[in-house]
Amino acid sequence: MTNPTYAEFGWNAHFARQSNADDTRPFRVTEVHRDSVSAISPDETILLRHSDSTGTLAVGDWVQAIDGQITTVFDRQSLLKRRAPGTDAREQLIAANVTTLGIVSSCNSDFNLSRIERYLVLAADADCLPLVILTKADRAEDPDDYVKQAERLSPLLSAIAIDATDPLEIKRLHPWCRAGDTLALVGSSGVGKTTIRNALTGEEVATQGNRNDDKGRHTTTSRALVRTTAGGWLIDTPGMRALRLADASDGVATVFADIEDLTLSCRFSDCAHDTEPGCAVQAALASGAIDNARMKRWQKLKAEERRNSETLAQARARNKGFGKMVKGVMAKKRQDRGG
Ligand SMILES: Nc1nc2c(ncn2[C@@H]2O[C@H](COP(=O)(O)OP(=O)(O)O)[C@@H](O)[C@H]2O)c(=O)[nH]1
Ligand SMILES: [Mg+2]
Repeated sequence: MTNPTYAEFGWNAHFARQSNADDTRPFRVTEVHRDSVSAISPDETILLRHSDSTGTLAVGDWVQAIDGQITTVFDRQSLLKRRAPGTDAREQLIAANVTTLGIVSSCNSDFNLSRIERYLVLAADADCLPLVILTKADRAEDPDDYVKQAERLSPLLSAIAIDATDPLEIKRLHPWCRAGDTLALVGSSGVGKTTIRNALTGEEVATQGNRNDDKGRHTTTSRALVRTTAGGWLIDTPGMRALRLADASDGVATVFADIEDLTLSCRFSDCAHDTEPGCAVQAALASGAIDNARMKRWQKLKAEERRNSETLAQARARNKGFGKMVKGVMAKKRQDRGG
């Protein structure tokens, strides 16, 4: 493949507006390491240093550097994040500037509506489009039934069922990873993310199936931005087991907009939608306008969201350092150059 242009990398007016004519050339981050990031531009592949100990850089970010040191992180068009695993309340960035979140699930017992819905909330909160990719369609009796179940979750959602091991069927994903696009894959282990990645990029990263018997292949353990043969970009997210939402009230409000609209008509503004008189949600349940299981999933996500937002606010206050650090480096560089 020839070197991509800035537009093919996903650079657009949103980022151009943020840079000055005399600024250094921007790079897109392909991998985040402890003290550095791997990054690319139309001219080079480069390692850039950062002193961001609080994890505010993400795969997919656009950055600028002076003397190999990151000085600017461009405002993102979208940002996928979760609450870090463990008791820590920290927010963990998953990927930035993603156009479409590919929610990968198999047409088998892995298929779980509440998990898919949780990813929908993540996508809505991050400002990217959701696409449900249902793998192992070749093993299922009625793959269309899975597609229909998924699409019933939200009017914002498209779903497709594929055999990820069939290169021809993988081509159906090309409309989501054309030049300028970035598709990020999330989903449980074993659903076929690496299989899709290999087929879309022409790489040979080891999948769950051939990891043990074929030692020649490398396994990926970190998130990386890679180029697809369709011209766009793909981010695989290996090792992302639990998805705990971080500060996702906007996402919940988008995915469950119908229910949240109803709550505005409840008689009491602090209605718990349980046994209160004049509860519009209970009325809609009784009339069959909304589904009981879905309403339960909404309540569960709301409760989780409430628990998270307080601890996250505290964690954020602790981690305010990075913005100051960037400004400090910029000021110092200007001094060094006599500017
Ligand atoms: N039959 C079939 N097998 C698949 C499909 N997608 C993935 N697999 C197999 O499922 C196993 C796990 O796939 P992998 O890509 O490693 O999953 P990951 O953990 O999500 O990266 C491998 O043996 C794949 O060959 C599919 O659509 N059909
Ligand atoms: Mg994998």
